[in-house]
Amino acid sequence: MGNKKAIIFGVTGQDGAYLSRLLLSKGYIVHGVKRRGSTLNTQRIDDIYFDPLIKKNKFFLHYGDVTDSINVFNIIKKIKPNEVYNLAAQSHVAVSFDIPEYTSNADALGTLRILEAIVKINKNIKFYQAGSSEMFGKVVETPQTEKTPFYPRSPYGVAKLYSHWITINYRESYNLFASNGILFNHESPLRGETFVTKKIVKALCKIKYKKQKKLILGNLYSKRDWGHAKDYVKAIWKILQYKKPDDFVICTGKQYSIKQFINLVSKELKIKINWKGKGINEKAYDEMNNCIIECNKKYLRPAEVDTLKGDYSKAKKVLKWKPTIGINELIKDMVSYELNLLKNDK
Ligand code: NAP
Ligand code: G4F
Repeated sequence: MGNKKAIIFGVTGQDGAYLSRLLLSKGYIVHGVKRRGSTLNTQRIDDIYFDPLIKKNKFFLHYGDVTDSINVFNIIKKIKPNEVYNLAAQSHVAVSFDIPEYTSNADALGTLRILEAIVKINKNIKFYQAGSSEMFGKVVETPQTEKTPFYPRSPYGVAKLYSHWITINYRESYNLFASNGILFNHESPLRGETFVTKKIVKALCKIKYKKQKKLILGNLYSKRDWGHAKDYVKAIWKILQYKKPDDFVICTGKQYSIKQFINLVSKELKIKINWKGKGINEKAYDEMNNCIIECNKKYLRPAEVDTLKGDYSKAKKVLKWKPTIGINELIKDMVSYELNLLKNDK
């Protein structure tokens, strides 16, 4: 058998970049689907694309959009992949309250479009759906497992829940190899700049080197189970290599609040901070008593997910997967990336 062929919808995102590298290292031919924008959006994968050794015949990019069923159908028909990874999404929870209809079109119906194309073109194509711990939302039990009932709290969470169930429905109706990952928050140096971890790391690095005065955040008390994207794309791949289609929680089993995350980043950067005040008026001050962090209502969400903490026992037992990168190593990786950018910016 020749090289396996994979299509990645959402190749230009954080996970798309890590998954492309992983699949290429395993000998796959990777076809990524990128959107057309007025500015370039391929920064995360440019090093792969411009590597002459890889570019020749291993890594290809196609214009596309999961809101366009003709495009989705044509790409799958032309490429004839063994595996399709659906990572494409409007992935920002807060933004999903501003653009709920678009979020539903891309994050819910986008999945349906891919599944329909697979059913029509070749039912043997394996399909991965990028599900989210946001589907647990207002959690009904802790830790969350594959059996925990869902209670989404945002248009994003609701759209992802549709995708979760339509994936199961197509698996049961058409006997597809269609699997859901239920991934908890995962971060990296390639994380989008408006997600809270990246926003904190970037700002505190700049504050340390006097290139920014203040960081403005929203809710400091929500808790998240944060892992590293490099670990999580290994789980994504393993999910499609398992002997049968199934659904898996992927997480670390540990949780920290936003405030704890800030304290860990400050420690890594050797910035001493002192917290004063309460709630939306809580602020952090540096050693010179300058206020370097404050909160603003504009970053609060209409409905919040207060706490997320998963249990990856099933993935450990069945897929032999476990997280290898803890919170301190994740922070070190993100901080050193930002400091390098700052150094090269001089
Ligand atoms: P990300 O960095 O925001 O990447 C999302 C990708 O989807 C980007 O390539 C984006 O293209 C693309 N995209 C957006 N709308 C699209 C559309 N209509 N058609 C085609 N492509 C579209 O997200 P990520 O962190 O890599 O996450 C990957 C997937 O896992 C997403 O589905 C996300 O919802 C899900 N997820 C993420 C986490 C996490 O903590 N990171 C946890 C659970 C689930 P542009 O580059 O052009 O914007
Ligand atoms: O970093 P966040 O925006 O991530 P969120 O909402 O947990 O969603 C991420 O993880 C999901 C998996 O559970 C993914 F499905 C989803 O695609 C995305 O990758 O916010 C984390 C927490 C929230 O409670 C938010 O209210 O941080 C809080 N927060 C406080 N200040 C902030 C801010 N979030 C952002 N983005 N910006 C702030 O200034």
